[in-house]
Amino acid sequence: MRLRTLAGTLTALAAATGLAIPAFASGGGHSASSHTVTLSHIRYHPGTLSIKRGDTVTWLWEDKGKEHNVTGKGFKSKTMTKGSFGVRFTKAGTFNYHCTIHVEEGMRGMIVVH
Ligand SMILES: [Cu+2]
Repeated sequence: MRLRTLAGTLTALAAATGLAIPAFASGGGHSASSHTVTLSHIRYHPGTLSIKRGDTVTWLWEDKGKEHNVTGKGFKSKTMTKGSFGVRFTKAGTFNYHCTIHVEEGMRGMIVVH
């Protein structure tokens, strides 16, 4: 009786934990990859990038000294003219970002995390 109750509790816990596993298992299901987005000609290249949870994206400033930044929900680079900025994406979802200086010119990008 006591064991059965315990088993029931464990099952419930396992079910609850199971729901949480994807969030905690980020990068565990596959070897994490690195991706590069280049900033040039007042654009992000590629504009849309599909990656997997746990992967890292590195933005590279290569726009001949033009100032840009990478601003999204939960991540934000400095405004820079050269250099790089990296983010590891641990949750699935669509992450839109933009350059605050050139948003009117359409400098926007999207990271889709599966
Ligand atoms: Cu910009």
